[in-house]
Amino acid sequence: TSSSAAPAGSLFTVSSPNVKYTDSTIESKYTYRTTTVNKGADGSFTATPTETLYDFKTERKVPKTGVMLVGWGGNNGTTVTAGIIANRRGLSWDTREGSRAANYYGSIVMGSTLKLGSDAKTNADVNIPFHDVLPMVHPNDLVIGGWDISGLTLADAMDRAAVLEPTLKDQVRKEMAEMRPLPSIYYPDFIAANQEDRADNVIAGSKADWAHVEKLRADIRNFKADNSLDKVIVLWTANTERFADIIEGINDTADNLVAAIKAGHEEVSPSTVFAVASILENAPFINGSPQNTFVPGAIEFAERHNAFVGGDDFKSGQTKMKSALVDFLINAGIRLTSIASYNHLGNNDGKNLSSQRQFRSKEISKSNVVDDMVEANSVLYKPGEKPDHTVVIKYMPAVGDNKRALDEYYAEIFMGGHQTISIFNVCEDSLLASPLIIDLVLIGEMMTRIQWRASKGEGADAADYKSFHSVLSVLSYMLKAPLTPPGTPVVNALAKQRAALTNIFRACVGLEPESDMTLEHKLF
Ligand code: NAI
Ligand code: DG6
Repeated sequence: TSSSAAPAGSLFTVSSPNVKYTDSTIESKYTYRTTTVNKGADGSFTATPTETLYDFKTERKVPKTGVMLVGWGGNNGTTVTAGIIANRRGLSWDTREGSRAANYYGSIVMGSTLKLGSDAKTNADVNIPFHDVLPMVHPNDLVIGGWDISGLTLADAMDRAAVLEPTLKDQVRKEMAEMRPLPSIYYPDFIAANQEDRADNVIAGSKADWAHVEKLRADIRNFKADNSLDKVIVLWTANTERFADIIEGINDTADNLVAAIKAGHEEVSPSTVFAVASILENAPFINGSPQNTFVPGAIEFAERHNAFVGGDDFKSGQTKMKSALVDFLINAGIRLTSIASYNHLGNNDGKNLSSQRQFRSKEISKSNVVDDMVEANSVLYKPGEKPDHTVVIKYMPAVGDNKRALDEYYAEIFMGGHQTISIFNVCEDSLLASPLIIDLVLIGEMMTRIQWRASKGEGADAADYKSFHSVLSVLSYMLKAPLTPPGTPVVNALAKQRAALTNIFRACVGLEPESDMTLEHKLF
């Protein structure tokens, strides 16, 4: 059936001939407006507005969804699990600063709003929760499971993480004591040697093996069946691995990667083996760490199987500030000349990163995050010119999960002057990362239910709808080194990343992008 009204329970209905609600879908006709630029022989540009008409179709049934975390027993894994349980049960707990209640602060989906439009009578903005724009899974309904090379129950692992208040832990302990990570694959060469003492829950074998792929696939299938799930998302929040070398004939194509796993090649990382297993189970796989899990062969493998992947490296504190601040400075016409970023932290992530090869993965992902903003401004920077940028990370056990991030931004201003901005950012790392895990899962899941086609008008054959590209660059807002479809640009500027996400969601319900022109307040 079809109608112009959204079903009961929806927060809003779009009243437009371009939007149709059926029992199972929301269908929109959307005109995508861009500008095509041609450069003439004299170097001048001709800009031509262009329009492309798309049909979007969004499946409305919210699936029963499970998330399997690789590294479930780590700081992020235990914190996000306890946080979801606390929210689901509406818990509150005492702290020395008074009572605190469960919330989803730090999640763009659960904690932010977007402008639906202007009030018909007053012209005032009408804002709605991000979560209500499309029919999304609620995090309280997620079923959580996963793997860890450490066999502690989630209750004991939560104590080891030392992130949450004892009064909260006491209330979730019983439930979390029942949760035990599945054994995982452990190839010691990929993570720091200092992690070895926690590796007591491992599948036999210390290098890639097709039997590992099959075991992980069976784990995903069993989790799905045991919990009667419609869908499973797999997310890597395990230790940062070293980079894998990209070797011709080994991991450069999908076929070579499969052959390399079967041959037990030592340059295939555990995270890539997890990616391959997830792709084969059609479970979206998201990488929350910086290493190059998605070697070219893994991307080609995902494309071949029409499976979704996303990454890399959660963007929680320092880098999120950087991708907002640098965007602001350069767009303000201020010539940023150097960024010095220093961190110290005392959690297990910091311990793993105290090893050079794992630090190098993080250094790479933290260092390339301003390139697009610099390259876009040919007034301030010559081609190839960049601000100096250095990243330092030190392990300081005493501060635990309370990471310290110190940044100095040094810039040239008007007439040879200078501006120095110093930031001292102290935050509980895992309390910033956990809501990002939730966003990546919810948005990743939502993207599996959106299809598109170049519009053919009324009565066109629905069979030619397709999904978004396998590489979900729409997740970039949550990630430091966003993975994009091969050959497409990386966008790091935070505001652009958010605009892409919100405007794609708006297009699915037939709404124009938020332009912020507010002509209604200027032309009267
Ligand atoms: P953690 O060290 O507390 O947890 C990682 C867990 O992964 C450990 O329990 C470890 O036993 C497990 N593990 C290691 N190799 C494994 C394998 N092959 N299979 C299954 N489990 C395995 O680290 P944390 O703080 O939870 O961070 C996780 C990842 O997220 C790290 O790579 C970190 O760099 C990254 N990250 C963390 C952010 C944060 O704010 N906490 C932000 C950005 C990225
Ligand atoms: C220290 O840099 C440890 C890292 O794992 C970071 O805490 C993590 O990557 C978050 O980085 P950022 O730059 O988003 O705060």
